[in-house]
Amino acid sequence: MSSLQAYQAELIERGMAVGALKFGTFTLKSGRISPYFFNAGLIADGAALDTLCSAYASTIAASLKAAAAGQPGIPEFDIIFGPAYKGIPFAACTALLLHREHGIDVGFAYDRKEAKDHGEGGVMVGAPVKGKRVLVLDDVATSGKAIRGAIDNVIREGGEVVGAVLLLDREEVGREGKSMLDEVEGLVGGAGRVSTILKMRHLMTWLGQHGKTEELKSMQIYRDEYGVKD
Ligand code: OMP
Repeated sequence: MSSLQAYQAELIERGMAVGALKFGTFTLKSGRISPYFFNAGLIADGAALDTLCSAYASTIAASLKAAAAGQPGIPEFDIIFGPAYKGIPFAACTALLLHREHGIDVGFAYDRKEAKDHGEGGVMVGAPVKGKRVLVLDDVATSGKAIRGAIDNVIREGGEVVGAVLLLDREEVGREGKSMLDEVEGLVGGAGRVSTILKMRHLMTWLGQHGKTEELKSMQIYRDEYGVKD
């Protein structure tokens, strides 16, 4: 079983307390019936936002440090990009915490779901990404479809996506039949370029530690069917 850091347990527990992380029966975008669901849209109060964005910022800072030491990790970047809508507050708060807690100063940008044809126009808001090194921040990744869309949007605007950070990697198979993680890392420069706060295995560890045997069993059955093979 995977070991669990204190900040990971805190995010799991806070997520459950605000109803964002649930165990039960849920139908995913893919049509798969999942025994759990993380709705990051319910990270919607100051304390939960603090827990989540502190975790994003620490994960990014640790990954930058690893890369600087020659290990797999996220390379230096200029802008953090949070895709509309849920990524917007998370990217803003993470940029703030990177500055305040880690002394890392980056811009932040986000997109609109619908292009604006007046005023400043376009789909991008915030720090201009053109010619910049961009880190994409996203919430949950299952097949990688949503994060691929965010990466494409940054590239279309002339940015270079050098990495990504996720709240939750569900450790499922991507559209090319490999793990979602390997596929997305391939798109952003290679191994170590996608950091995640939580993986499905961490949720399973937490369930095991808290004697939630039934939930853990359902998670294992789902993982055997749809998860990447370890
Ligand atoms: P992919 O686009 O297949 O990677 O799925 C990720 C998206 O699915 C997220 O952006 C959500 O819209 C949704 N989702 C969750 O938010 N939480 C989950 O636990 C599972 C999903 C999902 O439908 O797969």
